[in-house]
Amino acid sequence: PGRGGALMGGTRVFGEPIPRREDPRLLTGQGRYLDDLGRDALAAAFVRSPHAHARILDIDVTDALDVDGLVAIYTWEDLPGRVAEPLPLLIPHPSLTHGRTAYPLARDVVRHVGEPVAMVVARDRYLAEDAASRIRVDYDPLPAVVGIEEAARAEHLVHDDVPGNVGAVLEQRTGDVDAAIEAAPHVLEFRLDIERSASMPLEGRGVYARWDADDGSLRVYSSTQASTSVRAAIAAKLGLPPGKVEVIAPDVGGGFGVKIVHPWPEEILVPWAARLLDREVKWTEDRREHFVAAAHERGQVQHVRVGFDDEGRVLGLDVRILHDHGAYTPYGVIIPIVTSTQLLGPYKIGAYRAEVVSLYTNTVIVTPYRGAGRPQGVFCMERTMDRIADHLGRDRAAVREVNLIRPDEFPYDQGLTFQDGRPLIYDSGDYPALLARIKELIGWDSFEEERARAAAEGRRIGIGLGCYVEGTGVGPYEGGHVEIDTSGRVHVATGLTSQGQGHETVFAQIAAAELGVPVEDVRVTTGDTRRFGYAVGTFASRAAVMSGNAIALAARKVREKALRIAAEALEADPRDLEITDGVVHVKGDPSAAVPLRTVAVLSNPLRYAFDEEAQRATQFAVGGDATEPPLRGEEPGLEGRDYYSPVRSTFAAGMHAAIVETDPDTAEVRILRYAVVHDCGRLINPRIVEGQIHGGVAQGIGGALYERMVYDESGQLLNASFMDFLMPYATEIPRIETAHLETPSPLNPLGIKGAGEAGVIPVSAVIASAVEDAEGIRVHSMPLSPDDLYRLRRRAERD
Ligand code: MCN
Repeated sequence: PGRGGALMGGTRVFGEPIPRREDPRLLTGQGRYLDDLGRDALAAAFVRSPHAHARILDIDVTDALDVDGLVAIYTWEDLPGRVAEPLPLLIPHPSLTHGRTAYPLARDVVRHVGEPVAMVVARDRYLAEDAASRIRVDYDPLPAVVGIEEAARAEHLVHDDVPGNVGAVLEQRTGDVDAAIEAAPHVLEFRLDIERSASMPLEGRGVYARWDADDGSLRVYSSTQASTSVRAAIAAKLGLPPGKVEVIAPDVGGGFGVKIVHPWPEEILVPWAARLLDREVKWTEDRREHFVAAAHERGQVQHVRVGFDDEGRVLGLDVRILHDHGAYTPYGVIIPIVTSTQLLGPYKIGAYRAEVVSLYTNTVIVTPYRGAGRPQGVFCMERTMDRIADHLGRDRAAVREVNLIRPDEFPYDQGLTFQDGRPLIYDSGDYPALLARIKELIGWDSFEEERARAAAEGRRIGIGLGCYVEGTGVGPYEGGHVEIDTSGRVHVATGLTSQGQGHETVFAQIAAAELGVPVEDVRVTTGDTRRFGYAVGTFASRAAVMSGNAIALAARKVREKALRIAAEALEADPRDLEITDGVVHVKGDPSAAVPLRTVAVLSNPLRYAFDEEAQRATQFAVGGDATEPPLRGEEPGLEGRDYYSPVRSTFAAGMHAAIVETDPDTAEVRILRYAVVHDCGRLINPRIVEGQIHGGVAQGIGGALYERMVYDESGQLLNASFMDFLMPYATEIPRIETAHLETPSPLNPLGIKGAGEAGVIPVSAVIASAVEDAEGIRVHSMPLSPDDLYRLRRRAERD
């Protein structure tokens, strides 16, 4: 199938910007989120550490026992067997010599504000919170390690047995970077910082569990990005066969990475308590818990040394990255690995070395947040391009141009290795075309006239640019199941979950295009282990590539089977048949036809015996006495299942540009225009991809100008509410102009690449570039608040 291309049965759905079919439900309040379920369930609440670092001396629950409606209180001492063990370390890596994970409830020591210490279960949430507030924990406070520099100084340790607070040291290298820089005509050195931020889905985390004592099974609803992983973790921890644990992700109000972590302590403890108590138990996260007890990302310091020639061609790039991974490492060092492997972006760099030191601090853990380490890497690479242009007095786009990988150089091997040890090879792309298009879209070459016009009005404006690549569609696998029922409806199931990406629409488009049925006839289920049990999850912009291709492959199986059965009925050769609008017919002869719903009946002998319409429809094919359906050698049921497992990730790419205005008095930055040119291979649904890009850019603008986690020296998060943590409103987001390029991926049958994170990745780099251009100053850290810009101006005046 394809956009206007080889269409199955003439059904034009793949590549069409059809409206999201989930939106009427979600926008009119019909969505069913975690807290809409289990209204009669008992409620769990958690006692969380008020200290960033402390030893627990005693936990006294006496006062809480008086609370009417209290059902149970649990501390670490109460946890049995594997439930009491530290949570799993999900992504080990050889460089992670000192990986540490938390206990589900703190054992002796707490290492960040918000770490769970006790769980209370009560009749309702009010009572649970009341009881939790009456539990007295006696702490012996210890010195807190806050901030990357303090962690590196290692005057105090986050974990007694981790010297220097260093969890991991790793290196990526290609070529002889020292020799390349030494021989380079120009060398620059500078430091770039990005502060901590976090994903802020409107719906927080949550879990609700029911135990069925008769069946010995658990049903768990979780606001998760990975229901099969939650199931695996619960089954392992609680010692249940996986078949006795069902995990269902209902509608999920955003995830942006934070809901991948599996298992969260609450996801183990709530089901465990539900089984123990033989009662339904539910916990929903509140906003403060989301700030202090979920996860952050982005915090990184990067020291750059770059050597380049007179044209701006990068000959050697040496980056030292200090990464703050918080108090524990459930995700290993995946973030700085992504930064260091994808930092080079669309460029061909002579020699490269990235050294990463990943450090413990007494702050909440760091896990992937949309973009996952790439915004830091792109900030680093693109600031480097701007510094080179500035040093040489050359156009910033021209400096990028000379460094771009050319279309005839694909597949392009950067000489680096991914987390999984596989080589990092870009599959396809046309980076010069992206650059030409973004320049055209934003009006790069005519900007000086615009600047002059603004200056004449006393306004200060600047233009900026940022380029990136993104490895998307990571394995190991994802699956799809497709079934046509006897009413002609198509049911598609895949195991990964959805948090708002529009999967109900795009997966229906893929199945409809493959089967030649109207898209309205397709129903899609995601994230329900009862419907599809083997899956990895929704993260790393992988759903379209992974489940999209698996569903296409499964649908192709069903299509082939439908054609074989219909061929029997029509006494035709399957190769002479096609499917149009849900009807199988002989090519060029619409009268010799059998609807797919009849084919479904034919594939189901018992159903056939009761279906006179199907019998009549096929009478001529089975000799006038239609009692036996034509099902020779076929398994019953018009269904198929398949899996897609990629050889390696496919590389999407894009370029963003912005025009900003800076206020001479208030130092506010206003984005006048924002443009995106994006290539995610063949588009399944351009409208959805644009929506994804818009959402990502909005999050990127938040990260560039507003959002930061402000910890004080003692490790208290000072802005743990939406009153104090600034997020952009629609008023701060300009209209985003988007154009697409489609370089199909040669790696998968549908030729697609991922799109879910692209919007966010280069935004800080682009805004920094534009503000520098407007102000004639150097921007070296993000986010950039008016205070920060004011200080940069003062410093520039002093210098
Ligand atoms: N798409 C398409 N054509 C392509 C590629 C993608 O039509 N060539 C469509 C897909 O079919 C899908 C959407 O674009 O509907 C995003 O696809 P993909 O890139 O595969 O990303 P995922 O579906 O795997 O979603 C994960 C990604 C990530 S990693 C984060 S973080 C993120 C994001 O998606 N979190 C989100 N977008 C989000 N959007 C919402 N509303 N909520 C979140 O939590």
